[in-house]
Amino acid sequence: MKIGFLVKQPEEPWFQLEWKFADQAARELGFEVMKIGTPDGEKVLTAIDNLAASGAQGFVICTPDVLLGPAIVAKARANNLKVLAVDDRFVGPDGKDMEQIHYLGISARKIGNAVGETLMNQIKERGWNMAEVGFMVMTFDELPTIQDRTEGAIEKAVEMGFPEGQVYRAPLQQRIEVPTALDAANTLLTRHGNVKKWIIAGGNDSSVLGAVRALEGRGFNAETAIGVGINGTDCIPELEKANPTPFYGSFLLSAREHGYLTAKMMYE
Ligand code: FCA
Repeated sequence: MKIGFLVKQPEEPWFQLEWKFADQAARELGFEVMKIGTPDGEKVLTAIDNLAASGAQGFVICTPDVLLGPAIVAKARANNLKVLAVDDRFVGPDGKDMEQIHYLGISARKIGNAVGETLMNQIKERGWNMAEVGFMVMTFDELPTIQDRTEGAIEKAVEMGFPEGQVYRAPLQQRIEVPTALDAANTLLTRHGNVKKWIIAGGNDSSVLGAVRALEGRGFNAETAIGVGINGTDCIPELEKANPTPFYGSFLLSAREHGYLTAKMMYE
């Protein structure tokens, strides 16, 4: 048996780990995985045709755009392939989750809440004057699982007493990755040059890492800025640095569950 495992950003450690664990499932259970990087819609559709031509029977996918959901499903059906979405859930033409397509993802809002709580606890532990702090939120609202994470972080921080008027959203353009986050953070910092201390949340590690690079470029450090990521996989070199940076920590998700389990479910 052969299955496909398509990911939107093959260069990110998170997706490399998913692939690694999908391979492990394949070895243990006895099937073959075709790993294909599909950063745009055209590549996804070509990959599905290629999978069918090579005799695959189904595929797991983290789509580059959730709005491609209906096109992916149509293409899979035309090729008689089963499909399972991982990480990013397909959105239908009505703007709602395509619940009829099986999906494995995270409790995005709750994990976002935990980020907000960690940031607030750090503000308190360090005795920061809340009036001096800005909350930089690296948003990417095109992707519901990311929007739920960032809004979850804001919701919790505000509930714990962070002033709503000091929350600043920095929208990432096109993709969620370090360079787009760096640009978004720089744009925001230009507008809020008077803020003395920053806390940072984002949808994943790369978005927070981009913001951290922008803050360092303006003289902020681990004493004056605190960022908390999500994934726990793309931030390892950052956490290994001899001198701590504003990247304080990350919520570790289980790449093993996402890679191994989805591959296994597709096989079964
Ligand atoms: C999305 C993000 C990834 C990862 C995954 C679980 O796809 O882009 O970085 O957090 O959800």
